[in-house]
Amino acid sequence: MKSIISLERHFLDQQRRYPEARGDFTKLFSELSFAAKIVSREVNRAGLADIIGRAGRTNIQGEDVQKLDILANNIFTQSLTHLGLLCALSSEEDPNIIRVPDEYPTGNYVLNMDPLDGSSNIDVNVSIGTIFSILRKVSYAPRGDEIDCIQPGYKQVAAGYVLYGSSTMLVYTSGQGVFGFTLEPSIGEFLLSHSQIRIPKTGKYYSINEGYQNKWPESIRNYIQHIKLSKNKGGRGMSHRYIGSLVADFHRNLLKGGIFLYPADSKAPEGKLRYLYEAAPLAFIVEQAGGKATDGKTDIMKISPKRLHQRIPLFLGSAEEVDILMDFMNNKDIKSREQQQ
Ligand code: P6P
Repeated sequence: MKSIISLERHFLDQQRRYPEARGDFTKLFSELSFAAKIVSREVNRAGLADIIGRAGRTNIQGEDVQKLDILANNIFTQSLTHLGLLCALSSEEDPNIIRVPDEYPTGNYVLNMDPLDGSSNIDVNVSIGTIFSILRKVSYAPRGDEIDCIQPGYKQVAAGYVLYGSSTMLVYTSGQGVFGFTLEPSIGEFLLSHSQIRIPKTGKYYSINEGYQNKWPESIRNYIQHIKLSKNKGGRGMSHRYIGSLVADFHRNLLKGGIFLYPADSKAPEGKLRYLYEAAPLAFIVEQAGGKATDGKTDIMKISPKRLHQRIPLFLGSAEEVDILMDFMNNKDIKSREQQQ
């Protein structure tokens, strides 16, 4: 039987390996996983909301029923602000940064998060996720400042996501590789299930919303046409897999190989996805797993955001698939590349 390593045990092992570690991550990830377990329970019960009396605006206890993404936002915020490790948070659900209540001490980190990405999919029982990014405080403001949250991807000290799917998984990196933990509900623990995840260099899946085809730049149209017809993948083109839930689409491509694309288009000139709590954390993970992430011009990790909720075009996944896409976006002759393959 594989040795059972809990999330806490994993961080204690990592702490021993890096003597300079002060145990901050062990505490932070322990609280993150605690909040993730509660959100997982709420996500799994969502389908029963009408049956178990959470219909309309009040539940059987007569409490206000919150939309799941607001509920997730509150659960993560309340779990993380009392630790004394964060000086501020940012969330897709809040226009401004979230400050640590005065009764709690502040710390040297900030956390940017999308507390429940793709929550509109919950009604049709499609997997959804939480995405988070952890950075060191850079301002001298004792209780944090927006500039602590608005930093380039390469400044991240850790990043991860929780996938609420057929099982609940927590996947993270702190720069020492990518690790995946699967929640064992019978004991309420996240157990190490994927150590040092590596994304295959090439993949057979591409993920893009084909419904926007008429709005894509020509280079994207040419690339998609190419990968549909390319005979490189065992004699047939790549397969389209897109469920409209970023974490789920990303996780499949991370494990199986492939590329996710959300280009800018005439409807969304900056793209749709957010830099700080969607693109940057997933870019950190995919690079640590041997993949690539770009906005079509620059590595995501090298981009310096200017605004808290800044959007950005996002292309990430298997290194060779991203390279071929970049050849199309830079109008390079891809025939020579194909002949090399
Ligand atoms: P579209 C969900 O709303 C989300 O933010 C991501 O999870 C997902 O990848 C994307 O939007 C889907 O967007 O425009 O294809 O519906």
